[in-house]
Amino acid sequence: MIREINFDGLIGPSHNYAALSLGNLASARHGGATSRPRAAALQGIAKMRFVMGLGLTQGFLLPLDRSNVGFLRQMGFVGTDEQVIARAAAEDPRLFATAASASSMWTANAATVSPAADTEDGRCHISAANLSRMAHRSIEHPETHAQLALAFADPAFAVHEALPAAFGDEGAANFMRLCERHDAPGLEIFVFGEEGGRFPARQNRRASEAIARRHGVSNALFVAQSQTAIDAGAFHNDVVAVANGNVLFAHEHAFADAAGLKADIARRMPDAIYVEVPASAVSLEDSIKSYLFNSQLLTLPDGSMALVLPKEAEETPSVKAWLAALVAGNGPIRAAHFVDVRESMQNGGGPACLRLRVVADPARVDARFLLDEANADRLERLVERWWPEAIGPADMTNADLWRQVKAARKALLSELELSL
Ligand code: SUG
Repeated sequence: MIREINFDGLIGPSHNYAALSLGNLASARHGGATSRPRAAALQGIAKMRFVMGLGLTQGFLLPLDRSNVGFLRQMGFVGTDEQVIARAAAEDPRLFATAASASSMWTANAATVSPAADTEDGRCHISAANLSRMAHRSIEHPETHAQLALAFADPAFAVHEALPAAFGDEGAANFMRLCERHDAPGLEIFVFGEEGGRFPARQNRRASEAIARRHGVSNALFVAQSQTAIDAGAFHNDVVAVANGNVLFAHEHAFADAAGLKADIARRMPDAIYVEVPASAVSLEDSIKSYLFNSQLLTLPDGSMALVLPKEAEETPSVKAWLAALVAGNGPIRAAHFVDVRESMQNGGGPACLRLRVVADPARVDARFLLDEANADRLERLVERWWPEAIGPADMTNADLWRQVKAARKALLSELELSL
């Protein structure tokens, strides 16, 4: 049966804080802090279990091979793999951090997905994102594409390579979909940024248009993010807005022309509900600090909707009060749950960043990428045994650590019987 499946990125063993993302305030703030990869991955698995416990189908994608020796070779380092790593770490710590990032955990940026019901040829189209605006993210897509091609090898899917780097594409983080039911035709909303502000706009309008074109999606809107939001630290649209089913939940200042967007939506989908949070109730600053909108808005088996938010949302008084009123009202969102994904949050990745939504029949997906309680147990045991406990700035030049990181991923692939 066709349904929404959330594919979370399993948080990789190289998870660290290197302040690599200009415009992402959490990443800048935590640069140089000591990360806890093992705890991070366990937090991510606990979130997956929680969503599964709500009665939903859960999948996962694997961390990419880090540090990325092929990239370091392209940058001129030579020798054995271990020598390349040691030389790069010693000679250019920032370049090495670029090669070592576990940033593929944020699978909302892995790809843009147009469900079969929206496309001309009736296949579910998936385009790997080029993430070309940030160096450490721009090297993800070849491996991401390979993984998506494996997980979604069934002819029900069409998996595309990333767009040319000149047109920045951030995948599902700048994409929303409104629909009556997940398996019914939807209205796809592509959100782009415009250059000229304080921080780089990551999603290019032409990239959005190209994705809609190659996916064969005709019912699409192209909407500009507000410069105010980008300047305040909303480096992706999913930091200030999220959609699910017929609900769009957004901050008042998320879009350059919210009134125009509301009118377009009302015309194309009269039953859509636009839940707008006014700045007078929750400031843009509180929204970004708490990641209120970087929540998973989920349709539960009983048809009601629930939000899965980061704990930081509960700890931000304006957000907590607003959510209490929201779920007490008689709108479609009936519950708010808070999860601890702090290790990811400190790099600017909330619950919604950690998942890629694919509307499909789970029977058509490679079963090795689907989660159940038994393989959640297996993943936990593996993480406990292999993932490093901590990575601080001084560890970045530690050859043993990078050996351990490679060994951890190898153990994971062998446990799942995958070769990637
Ligand atoms: O691309 N952070 C990621 C966070 C991505 C969040 N995803 C969504 N909003 N969908 C980014 O900025 C920080 C890595 C570092 O600084 O070490 C980082 O890449």
